[in-house]
Amino acid sequence: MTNSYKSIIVGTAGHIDHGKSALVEALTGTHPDRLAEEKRRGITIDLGFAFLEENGVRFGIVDVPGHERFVSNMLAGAAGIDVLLLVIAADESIKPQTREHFDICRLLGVKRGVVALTKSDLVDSDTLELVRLEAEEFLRGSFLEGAPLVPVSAKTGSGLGELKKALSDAAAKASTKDWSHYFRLPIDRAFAMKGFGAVVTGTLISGSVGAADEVELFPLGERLRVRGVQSGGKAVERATPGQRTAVNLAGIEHTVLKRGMVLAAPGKFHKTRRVDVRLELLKSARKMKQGARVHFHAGTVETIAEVFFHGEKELRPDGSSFANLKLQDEVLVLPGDRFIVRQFSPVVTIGGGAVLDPLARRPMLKDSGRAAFLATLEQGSREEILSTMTERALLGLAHDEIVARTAWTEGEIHDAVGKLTGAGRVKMVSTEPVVLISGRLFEEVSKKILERVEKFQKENSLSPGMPREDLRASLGRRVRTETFRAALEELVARRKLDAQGELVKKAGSEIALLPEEAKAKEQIEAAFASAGLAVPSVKEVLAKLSVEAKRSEKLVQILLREKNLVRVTTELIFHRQALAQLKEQLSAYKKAKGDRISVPVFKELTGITRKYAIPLLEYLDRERVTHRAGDERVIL
Ligand SMILES: Nc1nc2c(ncn2[C@@H]2O[C@H](COP(=O)(O)OP(=O)(O)O)[C@@H](O)[C@H]2O)c(=O)[nH]1
Ligand SMILES: [Mg+2]
Repeated sequence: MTNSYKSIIVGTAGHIDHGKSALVEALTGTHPDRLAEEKRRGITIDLGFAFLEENGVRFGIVDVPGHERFVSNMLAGAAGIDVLLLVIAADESIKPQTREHFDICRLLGVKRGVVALTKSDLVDSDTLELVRLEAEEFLRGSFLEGAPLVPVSAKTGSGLGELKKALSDAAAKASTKDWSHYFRLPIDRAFAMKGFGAVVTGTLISGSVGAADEVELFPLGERLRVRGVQSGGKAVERATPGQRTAVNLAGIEHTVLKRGMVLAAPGKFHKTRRVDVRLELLKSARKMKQGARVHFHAGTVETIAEVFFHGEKELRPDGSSFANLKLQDEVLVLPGDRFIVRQFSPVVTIGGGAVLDPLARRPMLKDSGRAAFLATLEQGSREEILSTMTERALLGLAHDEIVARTAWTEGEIHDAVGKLTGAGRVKMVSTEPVVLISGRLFEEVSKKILERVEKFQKENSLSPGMPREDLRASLGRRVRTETFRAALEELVARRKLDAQGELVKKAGSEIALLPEEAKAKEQIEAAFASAGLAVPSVKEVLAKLSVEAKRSEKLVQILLREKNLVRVTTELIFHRQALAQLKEQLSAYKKAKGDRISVPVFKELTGITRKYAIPLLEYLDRERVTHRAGDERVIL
């Protein structure tokens, strides 16, 4: 589905009673206060929503409460704002929640906005001019420096046209959100609708959603089916990013669904209670100590976080640092997500920042590389990030983990992987699914494999090679099977090693026998050669040698591998020549006497006892020299 409309979320901000809700009504015709209590008390408690179409832009307007007690509701609405509508009443100018809301929007990374100087009908032009100057002063150096300041009156309607124009201009500059990314909708309301069942609403911050999609509910992990979708109050095929969106869900009670939960693409992400972040403190905040407890708000979720700094012991006002947050509840957050922290008590906004690693671990004192790693996550290109992540993943990094930690799309992962493997910094040890390991680690594993094989061959000079399974086991569990396989394959391709069947050896290596071993080997062979078909047992032969049993058994193995000796049963071994002679004898017999031979005749012909005759005939059957037919053999 495509639409030519651009979808933009406008969020109000400002002190209580400064005319935010009245302004939204004047702009859209909808009064955003929807709760009975709000209507009765005349104040906004929770989020309200209204829509406006203007100059080819669909505005979804989120009206937030200004009262300090409801800042956490304001926060739930502030996530996903494209354009800020900062409201300052001309008769009161800047007040505490003007500052707090503005700080929050700045910390949340809102990039543009418009200032409405409301209630302009209540002041004379001198006062209006004064408020304008105060506002300009207040906004200097911020993302709203130079933004349009529009005097308006919801009562007389003056300035509304100019304000709509200013909003359209800001909307034109706002970048359209990319909807090829994974779907994510932080839930800000959940309710039941007669005849439909559970409905959730939120600002669609990424990807798209449509009827029949499967979605995952975080943090519960449930997979749900989408029944239908509305955006801007109308049923649509797919809702796209930057739209106020309502999703009708099948298979769940609305009472289970709560603000703070998130709907997301299924099977991609993990909920978390540990995140590594960039944390910034406001100038107005007190210094923050190691281990401080704060209120944490990200998207529409609110929980409590314990703060640990990497390196430092405390954070000064107006300062910024990497930090590890331990959250009281499991949440879904992804890299780049903005968050706000509020002081535990009294509850005021003291700072915020951005998520760097959503699946962080408990901070370790001796992780000196941590800060550098976080700096790369914060500043680095995708290749740099992936390269560093791979360096730190001693077990290797699988495709699913890359998605869960970065939320990169297939294309983005593919590009970064391509660049890194091309440069040799990263090795792809499996392609389906992709498993990466750092080039350095891969070299280490290759080196270890070579060493292990060399050591094995030195210690087992009579062995033809090291069993592949022993080699794999010798590397320990910290080397994953894919890495072992790829490294071994490469060593074979580079002609460092030979791998035949289950055995691995140095390329071109031959078994080098000591003089006494060579002599013993000859003796063994001679013993069997001279015995003809009436062979001695292996034990008897070996007992006569000067080499100890372990080594002489290896010599028998070598002779068997060379096919000079042939094993007929576990007990019986014959010399190659004796068996060749036997076959000749049988073919001569066939010419002279016909192709049938009985066991007694066979014994007579070869001059051997039953002990040898039966195993030999069975061997000849296996070799397809003879074929059993009742009590007789047919010579083939
Ligand atoms: N005279 C005048 N009163 C206004 C204007 N806008 C809002 N008000 C009044 O100011 C009070 C607070 O407005 P409201 O929109 O609820 O403020 P909010 O708390 O910022 O949402 C209400 O009594 C409104 O009628 C305006 O432009 N002119
Ligand atoms: Mg209001």
